[in-house]
Amino acid sequence: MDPHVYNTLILSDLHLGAETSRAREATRVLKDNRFERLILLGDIFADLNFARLTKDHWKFLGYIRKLSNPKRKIEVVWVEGNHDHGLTNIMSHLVGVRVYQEYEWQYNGLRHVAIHGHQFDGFQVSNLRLSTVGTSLYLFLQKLDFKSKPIVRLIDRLNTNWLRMSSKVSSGALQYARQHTADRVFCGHTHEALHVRQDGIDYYNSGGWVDSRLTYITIDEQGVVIHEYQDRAEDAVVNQDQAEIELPDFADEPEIFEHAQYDKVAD
Ligand SMILES: [Mn+2]
Repeated sequence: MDPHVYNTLILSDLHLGAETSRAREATRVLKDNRFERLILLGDIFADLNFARLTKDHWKFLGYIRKLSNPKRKIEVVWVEGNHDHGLTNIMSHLVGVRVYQEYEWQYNGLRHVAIHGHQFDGFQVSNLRLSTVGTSLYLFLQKLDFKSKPIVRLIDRLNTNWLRMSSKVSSGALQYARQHTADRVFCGHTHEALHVRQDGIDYYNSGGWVDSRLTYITIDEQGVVIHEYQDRAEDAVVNQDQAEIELPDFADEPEIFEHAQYDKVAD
């Protein structure tokens, strides 16, 4: 275990409820690192259908709830994404985490802004429903191992659109940071981890937890680092439990629910 305490750890786009969600690995990262602030930078959920959540997905939520216990003195921040849209109230009750549209903080004399990034993707904003379907289709196609040429071409085309979106979000975010006199801006949404520096402003994308590349960001006095999760041998051999009709795992742990007064944190 790394005893180093980061100022902030950021992860995004876990898409809980999607079969491709790597919730077990994301929980591992949270357990193996120490941090004063955790930012869940949007699209932690794929959609509002909780029946699709597997045991590992519930475990992730249970661990978030544990981290948000004031005794731990960790600031847990949920920044809403386009897939999380409408989950604000549910989440503040379920995991006791405050939900923001965007989050700003000062650290090491620098102004930091975290915003999911769909705001800079014009297509997403004007076609919210359509693009949600598009994302689901993309995630679905991606997890299948296709041999058929037309479908491979379709996936390539979706990939190309995804990359185009990545540069759209980075340029939009950099412009936004400039307008808000921020030194560093953090986004998710594109599922592609990225660092771009332009005119003294740093843009970071935290990537996602549904593709082969699983990434998260840390911030400390040394600076900002994009980490790639490395699979552990013992994790790789364990199959994910599929959804079961039962109470969420953490409901059995009374420790988590003894802090009922912290349930409602959002306005
Ligand atoms: Mn998104």
